Amino acid sequence: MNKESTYSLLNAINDPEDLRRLGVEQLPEVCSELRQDIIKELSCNPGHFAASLGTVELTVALHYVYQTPYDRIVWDVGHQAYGHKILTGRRELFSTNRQFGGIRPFPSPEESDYDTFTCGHASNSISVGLGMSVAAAFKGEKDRHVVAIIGDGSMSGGLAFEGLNNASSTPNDMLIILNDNDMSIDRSVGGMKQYLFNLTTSNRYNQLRFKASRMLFKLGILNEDRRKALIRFANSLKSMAAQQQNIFEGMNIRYFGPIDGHDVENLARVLRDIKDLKGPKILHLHTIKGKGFAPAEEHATEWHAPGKFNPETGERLVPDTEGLPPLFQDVFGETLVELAQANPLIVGVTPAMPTGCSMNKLMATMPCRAFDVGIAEGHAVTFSGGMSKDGLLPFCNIYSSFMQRAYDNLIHDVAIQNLNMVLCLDRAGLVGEDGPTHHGVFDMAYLRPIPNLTIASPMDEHELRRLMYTAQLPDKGPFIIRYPRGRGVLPQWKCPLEEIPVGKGRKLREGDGLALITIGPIGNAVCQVIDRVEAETGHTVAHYDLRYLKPLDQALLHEVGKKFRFIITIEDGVIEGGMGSAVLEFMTTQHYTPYIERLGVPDRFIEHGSVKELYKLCGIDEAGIYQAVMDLLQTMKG
Ligand SMILES: Cc1ncc(C[n+]2csc(CCOP(=O)(O)OP(=O)(O)O)c2C)c(N)n1
Repeated sequence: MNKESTYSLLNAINDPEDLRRLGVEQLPEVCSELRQDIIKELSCNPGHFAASLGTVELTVALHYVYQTPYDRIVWDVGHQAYGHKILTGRRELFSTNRQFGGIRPFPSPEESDYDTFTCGHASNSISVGLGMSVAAAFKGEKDRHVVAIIGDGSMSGGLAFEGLNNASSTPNDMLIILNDNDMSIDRSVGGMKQYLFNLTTSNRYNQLRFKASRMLFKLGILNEDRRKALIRFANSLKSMAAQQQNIFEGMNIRYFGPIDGHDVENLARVLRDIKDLKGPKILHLHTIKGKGFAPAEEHATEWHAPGKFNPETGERLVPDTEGLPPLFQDVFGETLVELAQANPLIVGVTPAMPTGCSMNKLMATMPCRAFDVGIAEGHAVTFSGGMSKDGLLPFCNIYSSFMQRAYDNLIHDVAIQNLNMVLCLDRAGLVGEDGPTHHGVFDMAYLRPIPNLTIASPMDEHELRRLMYTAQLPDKGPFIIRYPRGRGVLPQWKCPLEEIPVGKGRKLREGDGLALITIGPIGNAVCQVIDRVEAETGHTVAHYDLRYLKPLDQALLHEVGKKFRFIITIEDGVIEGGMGSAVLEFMTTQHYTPYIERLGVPDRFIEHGSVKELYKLCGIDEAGIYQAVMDLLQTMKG
């Protein structure tokens, strides 16, 4: 397809001003072209797919009706904002989306004024929007509108409820748009989803009520206090008629909808109508995830981020994985089922990532023993704490960066009581194309100071299985296992389940003068480096795999402190406060004085790119580690 000839309207839109010059009757054509553009671009440069197809009409209508970027549009997660990127001056660059040095995976104010806030983690848009609305009022910017968009999945997050609660009682004119497609990445879960499904408020009723109140307001009959009283009265009538209470209106947030989120002309009209209404408002849209691309509409989970595909046939171009080592997540999923079969106390918990972390394997085998709790990491941990307190053994799986949301839950609801639960942190380390919001690089540094925790990271699939087995043995307290995104190193990954004593690391190689200490799968790269260094120089280099960050293997570290004058620590997490810092503290406290160099993620946010490129950027790919070792060997000789 030739961009120039195919997209007659889209080609003329360089920014939303161009869009706003079109007639409303031209918007369906803009949507059609935008949708085709997204499909074509994503087919060869993979990214989040289905969500952006579902928001095409919403995106066009928003930029058409609102004076962006003066008016603030706040996306939630931002994985549905590709249309927004294309319409806001980034169409030419869109082919670089998510690539190293290319445009960012999620909206980011550093990239564009149209991106009003950093996106990536779910459920924050209402709070952000409220903050912006209050800021506008403080600054006397009465004409500035704020629109916060949130999906039904993200509405399951506690932060969204906190935002709603505050928005209902803080003076503001924000519009919240609920993009309801009944899907999270997997199917949406929970009472809110059910409530939204049942919400049958009549569209005609809303329009009538809106027109009447606007007329009364214009005539001066309806001041702010009376307006609120009228809303409450109207809500009671509506609740009576519909035999259900509208919870948003019960909180004094005016509710409109549900309306079809794919009828762009009507959507633009409704947005125009409600734009200048005072007070907080919510517009409920029904949309279809993957809209306009049949395979994605049918299988939205697979098409959340499908990789490359054929845009004509819808065939996914899945690489051949025959003979490759497994994904760490699958080793987790399979091993959990095995452990749960043997131990009836084991239950699984995932905050909205059953497919992403392979908890779906336990769900398929033992549906009663696995819980998808929605996008609610804090709750997932506290819920696990409750189950643990009364005798169950939860395996709670949370992506490392999303775990940041649940820090106090872990301290207050688990660690203080020393409860037996296993917290598996998937996607630990640099995750690649999703960028700084998603890199799981802080966990070792932020978990290490918490008393009672055991913190481990497996070097390979066998170690992961053994650590999971160890973690579920009696009275282990809170036991954390972190492992990365992607594949391990062992095609034959099944191994007998055996205990790895808590706090016991291992010596992988003897050496002379220089010891390398690693934790987790980065140890595999270090093995390769040592092979190369020894082959090239004849110098032997020792290698210790710490396995446990907490408790530290004191005996192992005493051995290192006594035998080696030079140490390099290597980890796939932040240098500040991480494993290397733990080694440094140990050596200082024990009065050893080796020279210690720490390799890891430097003290800045790391952008997006392939995992390989980012490891190189941080100097912790094989070449970077090799260089550090060779430099140190040189120093040792000198
Ligand atoms: C705190 C947090 N937890 C989990 C995720 C992973 N995640 C990304 S998108 C998504 C689903 C969002 O669903 P919804 O808000 O309904 O948007 P939709 O994809 O349906 O448009 C999830 C769980 C995240 N981004 N942030």
